[in-house]
This record gives sequence, C-alpha cells and structure tokens, in this order.
Amino acid sequence: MEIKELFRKQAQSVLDGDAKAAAALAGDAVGAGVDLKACIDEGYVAGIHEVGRLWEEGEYFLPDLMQGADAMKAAMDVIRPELLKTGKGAASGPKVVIGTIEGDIHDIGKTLVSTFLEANGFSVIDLGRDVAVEKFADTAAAEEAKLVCLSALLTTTMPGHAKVIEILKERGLKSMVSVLVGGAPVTAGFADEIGADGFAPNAVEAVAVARRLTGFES
Ligand code: B1M
Repeated sequence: MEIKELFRKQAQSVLDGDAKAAAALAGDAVGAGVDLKACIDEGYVAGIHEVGRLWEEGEYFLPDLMQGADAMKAAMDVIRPELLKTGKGAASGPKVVIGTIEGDIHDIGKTLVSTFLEANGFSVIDLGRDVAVEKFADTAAAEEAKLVCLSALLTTTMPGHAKVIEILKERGLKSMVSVLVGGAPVTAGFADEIGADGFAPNAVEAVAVARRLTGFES
C-alpha cells in the first residue's frame, strides 16, 4: 500500500471510530517498517482533529468523539511498545512526573508525550488523567523528580497548571523541579504568564524542551 494511502486509511479508521481497523493498520505500519511518528501525525492525529472539527460543526456527536478516541487509543496500543523498543534504551534518565490536570479526562496527547519521553530515556511516572493538583507536587517530592509535565485540553482546566506551580512554590520545591506545560489550548504566552519553565506544542518538541530543562542528553 502506498504510504499516503496508509495515512489516509489510518485517519479514516479514527473518523469511522473503527478500533479494529485502526489497530490493524498500525500493525501493517509496524510490519512494513513505516516511520511510526509520521503515522501518528499524518494518520491518526489528522483523523482525530477531523473528528474534533466535525463535532464542532455539529455533524458528529459525543459518541462519535468517544469512538474516534477509542480507535486512536487502539492504534497507540500497537505503536507505543514499538516506539519504546526503537527508542534510546532503558529509561535511566531524570525522573519526570506527567499527567493531565484535574477536571480533564483528555489523555491521548499526554500519553504521546509520556511515550516519547520514555523512548528518549527519561524515567517517566505517568499519573494518568484528571490528576489532583496536589498529587503532582506530592509525587515530585516523593520521587525527587526533576521535571513535572502538565497537559490540559480544556480552557477551563488550564488554570490548574498555575495551581501546580503555586503549590510547588509554597512547598519550597520549585527550585528543585522544572515545570513543562502543553496541550491544545496552551500557548508559550500562557506558560510565561504562569511562570512555567517551558512550553512545547507537540510531543517531539516536548522531548527537546525536557532535555534542555534537565540538561539530559540520551
Ligand atoms: Co474533547 N474537547 N471533550 N473529548 N476533544 C476537545 C479538546 C475540544 C477542543 C473539541 C472542540 O470543541 N473542537 C473541546 C474543548 C473546548 C475548549 O476547552 N475550548 C472538547 C470538549 C468541550 C470536551 C467535553 C467537555 C465534551 C462534553 O462532554 N460536552 C468533554 C470533556 C470532559 C473532561 O475532560 N472533563 C470531552 C470529552 C472528550 C472525549 C472523552 C470524548 C475524548 C477524549 C478521549 C481521551 O483523551 N481519552 C475527546 C476528544 C478525542 C477530543 C478532541 C477531538 C481530540 C483531542 C485529542 O486527543 N487530540 C479535541 C479536539 C481537538 O483537539 N481538535 C477535543 C489528539 C492529540 C494527539 O492532540 O491532545 O492536543 P493533543 O496533544 C498534542 C499537543 O497538544 C501536545 O502534544 C500532543 C501530541 O503532539 N501536548 C503537549 C499535549 N499535552 C502536552 C504536554 C506537554 C507538551 C505538549 O508538556 C507537558
């Protein structure tokens, strides 16, 4: 199958909410040695963005959004172990605590960032989604993490990022740990405004910023 056709089918599987097809196409890509980052960006992410657009336009409803997300996750379940295998080896780098902020159950982008960090040698503690703001500080302190990574997909949950930074400051932890923020509505300006140490618009750049903030070169 031609590469563009593969990407198109991957995007379509997410649009159709067809988890079986999404996983099978991910398996095809792995088997054919196709660049998996390209599959994510040009295939599956393109599909989920289109799902979001159709939902915004009232053509798709919440169940369509959920099925699209399930298809995306099914593909990621196939791709994730491969990315980790082809990554930079054992995760022996700085400890990173990551999660989606309280009130927010979107976790596809966060999980991509988490996977890319792990594949690049960081020791990732993934707290999941809808994570209480205090838990980031608790875990960072208990694990002596070097970096806290916060993801938000809703404008209403973005203020949670600022809360985590406040809590880290209150507990005297801010000088020991850097904070990296991201997620679709988050911008570099917002990151500056709340005193975050870094912002990244996608998973690949998140790795570059994490390296800069921790001084880690894998
Ligand atoms: Co929701 N949703 N959703 N949703 N959803 C959005 C975010 C929305 C923009 C859709 C829209 O209106 N067009 C809208 C938010 C509007 C706003 O806040 N202004 C929205 C809404 C409103 C909602 C609900 C409120 C709907 C409802 O119930 N009425 C509800 C919220 C529930 C809650 O959280 N409390 C809801 C629910 C859901 C589903 C559960 C159905 C599902 C999520 C499933 C899941 O994640 N497990 C879902 C989905 C799938 C979406 C869209 C369509 C896609 C999100 C996604 O996965 N993108 C989304 C529309 C859109 O974004 N176009 C939408 C793909 C992913 C790879 O990208 O997450 O942006 P993203 O991550 C990127 C970068 O942002 C970055 O790197 C990633 C990879 O490159 N990044 C970081 C992310 N985190 C980072 C952290 C970093 C650095 C970079 O450093 C730490």
